[in-house]
Amino acid sequence: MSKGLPETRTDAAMSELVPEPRPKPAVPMKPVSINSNLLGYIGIDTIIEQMRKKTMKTGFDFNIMVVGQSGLGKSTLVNTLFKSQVSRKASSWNREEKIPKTVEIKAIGHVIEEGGVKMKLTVIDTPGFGDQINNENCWEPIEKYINEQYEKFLKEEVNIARKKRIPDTRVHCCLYFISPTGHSVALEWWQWLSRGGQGSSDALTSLGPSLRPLDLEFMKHLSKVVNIIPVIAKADTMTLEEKSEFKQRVRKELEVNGIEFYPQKEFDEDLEDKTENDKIRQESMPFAVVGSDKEYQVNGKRVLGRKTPWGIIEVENLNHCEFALLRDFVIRTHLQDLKEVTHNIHYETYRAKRLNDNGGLPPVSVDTEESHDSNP
Ligand SMILES: Nc1nc2c(ncn2[C@@H]2O[C@H](COP(=O)(O)OP(=O)(O)OP(=O)(O)O)[C@@H](O)[C@H]2O)c(=O)[nH]1
Ligand SMILES: [Mg+2]
Repeated sequence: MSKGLPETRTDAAMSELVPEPRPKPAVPMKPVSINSNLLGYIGIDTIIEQMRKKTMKTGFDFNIMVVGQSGLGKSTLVNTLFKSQVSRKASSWNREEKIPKTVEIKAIGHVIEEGGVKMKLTVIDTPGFGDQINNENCWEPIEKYINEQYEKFLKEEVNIARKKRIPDTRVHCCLYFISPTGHSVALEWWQWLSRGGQGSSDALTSLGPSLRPLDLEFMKHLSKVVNIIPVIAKADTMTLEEKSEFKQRVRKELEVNGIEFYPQKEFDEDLEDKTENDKIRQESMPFAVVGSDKEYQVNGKRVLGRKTPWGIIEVENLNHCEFALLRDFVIRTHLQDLKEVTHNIHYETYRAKRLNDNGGLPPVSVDTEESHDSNP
């Protein structure tokens, strides 16, 4: 201390003597693992039961969108989902009525309860595209709808008096319908042309149909904002060999065009995930489905099916089509992951871009809808 200072020490001088408390380390120390056998039962494993009880009380939202060219059976599949074992609910039109052409984006929701757990399932039906003379940018209304749901969620999130549970209308999964016949041999055609049109073009005709350029464009855009699950529509129109060959060709075209569908390779969390998802990516995708909202009596049981001159195609029979496989994939095995990828990847990308565009400020909050039970 300097000579000229008075006897009574200033606070500043005191602080020289009393050591400052050490700041906490930014990185938490590695937790020491204690074998719970030494302490007796702690009860950490009850978290699962606690989470189950919470989910039972609050329920959760799950939103599926159907997208694809006109007349591929999107609205029929929405009805199939609701009438199948997912909910056994009646559709909005009666049995004899023909499903009308979809002319606007429409969300249809049902609360489904099983084992005390409530799920609010919303299926978003969209108008078919591809039958206009000019189909340029026809994915825009769909992309806009998806982004609007992110925006709604973001505005709720940044609201000062935000709801305890933000209603979740974000699209968790988008079933993209592919025509079973296709109409172009785009990939081979371009490869043939890029070879200068040299050699035989027989391969083009013998390979049969594949994805349309419009499908590729559409999926390229949508896969950046939502989880895409490609499905082959009206699979009852294909033979087993055609189905298997068509699936391979679609997978190849998606790969060549760099279109990532769900479950995306880069989001596999561990080896177990990778092994399970590789099988889905390399064998099941795209699911070949048949839709119907009509019920028939087969062996004394009511089944959803399509009546043909040679018998009834049962929609939920795994020997007849892959509708049940798709349903199990989306609901039984990957529902939580679909929600997580939507929240952590797609929504996060949207959110970061929005905040960046806004100079780091959250968007101005607007009036919000009535609150209803939901979760992010
Ligand atoms: N063979 C066959 N026909 C189907 C299937 N699903 C639907 N259809 C028929 O296809 C026609 C069109 O079905 P929709 O469900 O209206 O098709 P959509 O894709 O919603 O049509 P848009 O709304 O115009 O885009 C109807 O006659 C259905 O009965 C299927 O899996 N197999
Ligand atoms: Mg429709």
